[in-house]
Amino acid sequence: MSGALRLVLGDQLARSITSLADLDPARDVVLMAEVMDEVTYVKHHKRKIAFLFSAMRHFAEALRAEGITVDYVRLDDPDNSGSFGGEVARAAARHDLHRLVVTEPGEYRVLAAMRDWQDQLDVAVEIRGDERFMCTPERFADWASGRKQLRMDFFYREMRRDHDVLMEDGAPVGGKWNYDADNRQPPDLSLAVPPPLSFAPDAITDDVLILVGKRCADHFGALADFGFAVTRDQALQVLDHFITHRLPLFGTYQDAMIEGEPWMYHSHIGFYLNAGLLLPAEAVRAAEAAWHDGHAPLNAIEGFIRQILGWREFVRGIYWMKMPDYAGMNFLEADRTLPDFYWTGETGMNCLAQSIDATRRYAYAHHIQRLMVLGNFALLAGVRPDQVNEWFLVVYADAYEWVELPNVSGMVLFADGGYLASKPYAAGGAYINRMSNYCGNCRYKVAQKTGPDACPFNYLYWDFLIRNRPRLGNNARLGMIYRSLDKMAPERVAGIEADAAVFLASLDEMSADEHGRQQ
Ligand code: FAD
Ligand code: DLZ
Ligand code: SF4
Repeated sequence: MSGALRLVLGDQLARSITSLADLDPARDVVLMAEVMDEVTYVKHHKRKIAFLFSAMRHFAEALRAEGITVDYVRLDDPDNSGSFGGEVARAAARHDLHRLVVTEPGEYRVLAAMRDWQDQLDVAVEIRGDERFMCTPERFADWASGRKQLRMDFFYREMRRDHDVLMEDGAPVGGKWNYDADNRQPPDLSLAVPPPLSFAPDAITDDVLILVGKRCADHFGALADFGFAVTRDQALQVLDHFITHRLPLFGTYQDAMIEGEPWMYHSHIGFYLNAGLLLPAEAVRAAEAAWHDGHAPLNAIEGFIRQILGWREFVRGIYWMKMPDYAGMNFLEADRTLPDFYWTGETGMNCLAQSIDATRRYAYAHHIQRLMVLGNFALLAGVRPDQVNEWFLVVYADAYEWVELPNVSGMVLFADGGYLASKPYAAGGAYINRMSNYCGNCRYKVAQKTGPDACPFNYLYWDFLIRNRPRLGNNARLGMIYRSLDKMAPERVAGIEADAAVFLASLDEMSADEHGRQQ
């Protein structure tokens, strides 16, 4: 057989990726391409683009060091066509190779395009499965078949059994599958959170930072103090650093938020898992080993493993089973424009301002900031799912549609009507106050329920439930909350609705002003 072109995408930077299996260095050429279509189909955070380009360039160097021919197309190469398809066509002609091997991508739109390449370009296309994950799409579909609602907890148990993770004689170690009840402590301000591992940019990263600063000047986000890992070796150091310094308290403070501490006790490995620099199985096994070594308590270890072996695999399964329809779902018929402050951070609500500031600086915010602050507000305010999804896809360096969309549309916005989550994760200001120290520095008063100084989350929470009663009133898990609403004095309900109407109208006005300024 003649040689093959092997396309490696920016989030497939694993030596074990299936497109590189059976590679023949004597005849095959690896193609990697920085293309404007991927940079701008949503205008990604500058830091995310810089991270990915630097990691791609380092990965290409590592392959070359093995004696593999890599054809690497840079964003500013004068003949760059700007698209994956265009670069495949140009490389096929350049190397006279008419067989393309590629691993399935992480986004439906790219897979749809790849499926057309065989007809559109002069190449025979072989699309291979992505074996980096711990659950295949077939295994997931098999588990999901016949279930009306999917629950992560049950899927996760199957994964624990399939991979024999934290199991003893067929039962979960410690006797319970889930230790979440121990993982909801408010922040302890007396503890010094260990600083994250950071890597000074080398010459490759410096070049990329200049390129992105120039070509993506109008994208959201900052490039200053770039410190992401950009090689597999560095990513392994981040994992090791997490296991040593953060994992022991990961569980206890998993939901806690502290002003000026965006990293908390989280692992910060999502960037690397999703780009291929780390494999999920190695993160799971490293945590399991820490249990056997007695290095960290079970609530931390089980909680961390559940995020990867449970949630990460679960959302991927849902994405591939439900696309393309999932992207268009809007069960709550939410129709408000995304407030402009999601981009500027200019809001008096300190919890949102803090979370947006971390996002702008680092292309990172941890799960509870995403879910219970940024997501919760969009849910309560009734923001359009397509705009919330676009924002979350743009701003985080770990965001790819397969993982972002189910989290936003399913977990946060309940846009799928309860397929992924049994009820919306809606909460008022009391939750944010309990889990953070944000409220002390806020212009709003978290203890106040109504009036111009009241925390907007307080009245928006009840207004959300009132507004959505026709769609949520029958949800068994909201029964108690709706019964409390029914016991509220009519004047209180009217006050809530009036406060919410004024606040939401002011949001709409701000968005309209901004829209006017941009035209
Ligand atoms: P840790 O808290 O240390 O968790 C360890 C790992 O578990 C993460 O790196 C991640 O791989 C996995 N994980 C944890 N929670 C989830 C989850 N809900 N879904 C999938 N994997 C999970 N995660 C992404 O990887 N990309 C996204 O685009 C993304 N968008 C999100 C949007 C919203 C609205 C919400 C609520 C969550 C989103 N998540 C996303 C999940 C989660 O917030 C991030 O994975 C996590 O914050 C990444 O930081 P970390 O690596 O420090 O994670
Ligand atoms: C996110 C991204 C960006 C910004 N740029 C590139 C690129 O220039 N070249 C590339 O191969 N991949 C890039 N990516 C990642 C792709 O968007 C990702 O591979 C697809 O969305 C499929 O998951
Ligand atoms: Fe957020 Fe309300 Fe607390 Fe302000 S008072 S930080 S808006 S929860």
